[in-house]
Amino acid sequence: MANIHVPRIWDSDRHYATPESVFESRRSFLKSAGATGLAITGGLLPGLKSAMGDDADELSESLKPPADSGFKIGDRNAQFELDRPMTKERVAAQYNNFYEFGVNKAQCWRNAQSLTTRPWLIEIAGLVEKPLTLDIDELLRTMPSEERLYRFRCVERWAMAVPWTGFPLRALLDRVRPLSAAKYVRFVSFHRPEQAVGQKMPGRYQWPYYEGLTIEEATNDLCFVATGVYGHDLPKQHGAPLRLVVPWKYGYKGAKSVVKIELTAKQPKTFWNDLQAREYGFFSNVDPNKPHPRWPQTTETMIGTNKVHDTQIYNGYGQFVSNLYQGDEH
Ligand SMILES: Nc1nc2c(c(=O)[nH]1)N[C@H]1C(S)=C(S)[C@@H](COP(=O)(O)O)O[C@H]1N2
Ligand SMILES: [Mo]
Repeated sequence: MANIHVPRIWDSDRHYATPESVFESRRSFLKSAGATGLAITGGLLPGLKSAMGDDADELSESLKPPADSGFKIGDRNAQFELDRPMTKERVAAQYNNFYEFGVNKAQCWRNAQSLTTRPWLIEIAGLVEKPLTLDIDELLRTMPSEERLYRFRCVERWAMAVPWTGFPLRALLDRVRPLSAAKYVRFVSFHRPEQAVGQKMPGRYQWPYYEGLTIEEATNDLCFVATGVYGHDLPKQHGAPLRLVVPWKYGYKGAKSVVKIELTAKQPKTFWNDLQAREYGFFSNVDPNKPHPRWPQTTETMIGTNKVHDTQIYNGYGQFVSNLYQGDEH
């Protein structure tokens, strides 16, 4: 494929290109964004090969499920309808936040290909009756699977709408039987500096990535463990082999490439909150009326099309989750 530099429209909008991290100076960010010599991306030019086309290019390689995967695709859950077109697969797969693989959203998908996702163990521990450590393919074989079309909203104000495959987190937590003392659920991503270029850089971030939810949030039906997207295994850049999707919260609440789930009595610390507490709270529910200190949250822009939508409270999922926050200020 020709190595033509086609700037993504949304990259040219400085508002939506502002990275989560204030450590990146505006200047160095622009420099790296400008240096993005990516091949043609989907959604903007006609005549692209489909992502799973016969001609394997770099991207379709990254979308192939590993051999012997226990992955299966279940029925689409009709409860979740989109109010906007689905984001093109290639667009979603080439615009990512995955700081383990660098801070450049348009580049880190390439770096993520160095992550080895088999074998992969997941440990579920802490305040549970039956702690469990199991292999990802064993997990995939023994959990139900369904497809859900969810809106997805990053705090940087870009948004997408994608078909995740997986199961509600609650179905997994049921297997380990949380004790009544368990009030929170903590998620920990992998830590492998030898495979993740962003984890090699000293000082800046506290690896591994860690996140947390209350037990009520974690067991809400919407809280989803994604093991696939667009009808196949998760590409590495989306957090293979499994990642959390918490669609009523900003994207950073959903940890990617998780290795450990821990039930705790105390509110767990979270990655971005530890870096910049003023900007990233524990709850981080999508809220148009609560501006981020560096940018308002009243609108969002769909990647790929640049279509602007008004931000909805709880990202439009209030009917499922507003009962979680009665009387509380989040
Ligand atoms: N381990 C880990 N998980 C992560 C992140 C990260 O840098 N590392 N970024 C978060 C942020 S800020 C967002 S917006 C989403 C992006 O998911 P996507 O790249 O699949 O769209 O992943 C979240 N999960
Ligand atoms: Mo994000």
